[in-house]
Parts: sequence; C-alpha cells; structure tokens
Amino acid sequence: MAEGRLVIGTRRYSSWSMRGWLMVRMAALDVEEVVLRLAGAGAGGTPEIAAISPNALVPYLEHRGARVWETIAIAEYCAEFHADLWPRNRTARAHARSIAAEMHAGFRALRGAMPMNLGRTFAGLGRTPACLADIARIEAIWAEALSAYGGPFLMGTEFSLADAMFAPVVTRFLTWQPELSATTRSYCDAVRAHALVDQWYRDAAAEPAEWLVPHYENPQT
Ligand SMILES: N[C@@H](CCC(=O)N[C@@H](CS)C(=O)NCC(=O)O)C(=O)O
Repeated sequence: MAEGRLVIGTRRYSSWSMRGWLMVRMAALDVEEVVLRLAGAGAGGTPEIAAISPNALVPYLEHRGARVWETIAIAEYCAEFHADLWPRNRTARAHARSIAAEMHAGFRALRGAMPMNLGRTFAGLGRTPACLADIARIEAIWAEALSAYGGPFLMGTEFSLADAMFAPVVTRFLTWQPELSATTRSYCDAVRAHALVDQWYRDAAAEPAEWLVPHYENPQT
C-alpha cells in the first residue's frame, strides 16, 4: 500500500502539478497519484480540488501523515528524503533556492501570456512586453547558472529541484516559441529530454480528449 497520495491537475495544462510531480518522483516517494480534471475556471475554480486541498490548488501531497501544499514546500519536503536534490555545496544550494523561490513567486506576465499547453504550438503569439521582460530575466537566470556550474542542468550535471521548478517554463518556450538564445535552447533540449519530463509529456498525451479546455486551446493573443 502506498504511503500517501499526490493530487495533481490535468497534466497538459497544470504547470504547478508538473513541478510537484517531478519533485515527488525525484525523491521516489511512494505515493498514489490522483489526477483531477482542471475546470479551466482559473486557480481555485475546480470544486473537486477545493474539496481535497487546503489552498484549493494542486499539487497537494499527503505522505506519512504530512500534508504539504505550495510547490516550494513540496520541494523542501522532498529534499528531506534526498538531500542531493539540492546542490551539496552551501553556496550553490543558496543560489538554487533563490532561483527556485524567484520562480515560485514571480513571472506572472509569462504565466498569463504563455500558459502551459503540452499538446499545441502557438509560435509567435503571447509576446507582450511584460512577458518578454519575464523571459529576459529567466534567460539571464539560466545563463548565469549554466555558466557557473557547467550544465547541462542549472546546477550542473544533475537535474535538481531548481530544474523541476523551471521545467514548465521550458514547456512554455517549446509551445510558444519566443526568440531565445542558443544557451536557452540547449538547456530547453536537455530538460525536454529528461526521462521524467518525457514521461510527463507522454502521460499528458494520454489524457481524455474531454479534458481539453477550449479557452486554453484557442489563445487570443
Ligand atoms: N502557489 C501554488 C500555485 C498552484 C496553482 O495555481 N495550481 C493550479 C493549477 S496549475 C490550480 O490548482 N488550479 C486549480 C483550479 O484551476 O481549479 C503552488 O505553488 O503550488
């Protein structure tokens, strides 16, 4: 019997679910996955999620009596089981936590203008000035980390919690195809090729067609 459950939303659209799922799988927690269809009515709009999760949002983790919500808290919970999910070096660990926290707290323009959709490409759309400013900051964060630790992932050779936090941004770049530096594109390729990221894409592709949300499939920008 599993030691708990991870509640996530429609994989095609739920960027935060993707982060939480990657973290839980990286830590190899033994949890059942509960996937709930996102209503598409905005954060907190799915009654089935509100009935289960303290903040009415996914991801939501229950494990060995612990109840964990907010993705940054799930990251830290997972790191308690596998310290190597953050860099061993204290200075690098502080850097990784800082960029993960910046992702958790920010980039709302990007999230609004280029929402996650793993099944489509919307090349050329979504390029609002505020979104492009977010992208510029993300490219700077990635370039600094890739240069400091040598890649191919942000903190070096291993896919870390910082990469899990930015993985949905990679998917947005693949979907919306903004203009990106060669460094960014090669990081995107490395993340997309990671086995867990690939599994998430495959699981998303297998979701029922009835789960598609017209609003997310037909962006206006
Ligand atoms: N700050 C939260 C954000 C979680 C979030 O916004 N999740 C969205 C899905 S990506 C959600 O649960 N939406 C519920 C709904 O659409 O009803 C976290 O870090 O986990």
